Amino acid sequence: MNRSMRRTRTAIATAGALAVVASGAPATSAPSAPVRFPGTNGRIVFSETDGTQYDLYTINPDGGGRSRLTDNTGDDFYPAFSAKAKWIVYAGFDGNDREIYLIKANGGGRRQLTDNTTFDSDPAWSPSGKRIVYYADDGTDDEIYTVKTDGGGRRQLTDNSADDYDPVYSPSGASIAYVSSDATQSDIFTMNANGGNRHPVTDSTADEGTPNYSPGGKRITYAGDDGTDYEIYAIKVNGAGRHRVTDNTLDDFGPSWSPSGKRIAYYGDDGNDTEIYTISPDGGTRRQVTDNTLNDFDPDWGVGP
Ligand SMILES: [Ca+2]
Ligand SMILES: [Ca+2]
Ligand SMILES: [Ca+2]
Ligand SMILES: [Ca+2]
Repeated sequence: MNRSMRRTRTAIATAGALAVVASGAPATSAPSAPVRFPGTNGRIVFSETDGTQYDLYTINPDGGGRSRLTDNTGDDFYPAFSAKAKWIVYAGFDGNDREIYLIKANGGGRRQLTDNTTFDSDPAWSPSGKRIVYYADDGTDDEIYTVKTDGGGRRQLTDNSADDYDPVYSPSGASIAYVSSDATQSDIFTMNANGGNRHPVTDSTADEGTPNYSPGGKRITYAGDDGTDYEIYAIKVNGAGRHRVTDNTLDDFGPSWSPSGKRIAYYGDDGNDTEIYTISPDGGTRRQVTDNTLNDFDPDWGVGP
């Protein structure tokens, strides 16, 4: 979401140091098969805070089978499944600042990808499983980077004075959608996976963020301010056909399209705290996935077996 919200969540981060976890499987075991469309809907990974720390969980879309993946005093945010849902990439805290980590979908084999003094966050997988896209603060503002899953081969894709963040690969791997925010507004953009051919998808004075592609790659869902509160929207990649998916008086954020293309997971305020929900892309049949008194964030919907 917008920079102020992201920084607020950073400020919540507790000062505890992460335990050092031994390396798990090598990066070469990451999936390399192309993404199939439509896919089978699998589990949803998300972040939940108990008031002192954020940890990662997976859950079935019907709310059953909840499983805890991380338990440490550093905050774990923004999880994203690999194309075959064997691995999860996320942003964690190394005791000093935010870094990118990999963990198996069952919670084992945690590895740290970045190791520096900058703020690294919002990672997502390339469909091939070979690279991770994320954003980092370059000392002046936020830029988009990619890195190989062994931590090497870092490339900078944006270089400008705006804040560029929330990147995600298209299902083909050819494009990246992200948010670019200057002093007046934030909008959704796309660019080639090498950083070229930057192109706006939205152009409004409303705050817009957290883009996520449909599994066919033709549409993007995102969260935007409707003037009163945040709603989930969907739009074609060329900027046409924008429509509102949620329509209520509470804040809705962080959408993730289901592998089947028939649902969208997101998190929303239930009046007391935030919960994970799923909804039809046309706005119908909303279902609640989590139901508790804690704040639940950042769902990402993986493929099923
Ligand atoms: Ca860092
Ligand atoms: Ca920038
Ligand atoms: Ca709303
Ligand atoms: Ca909750």
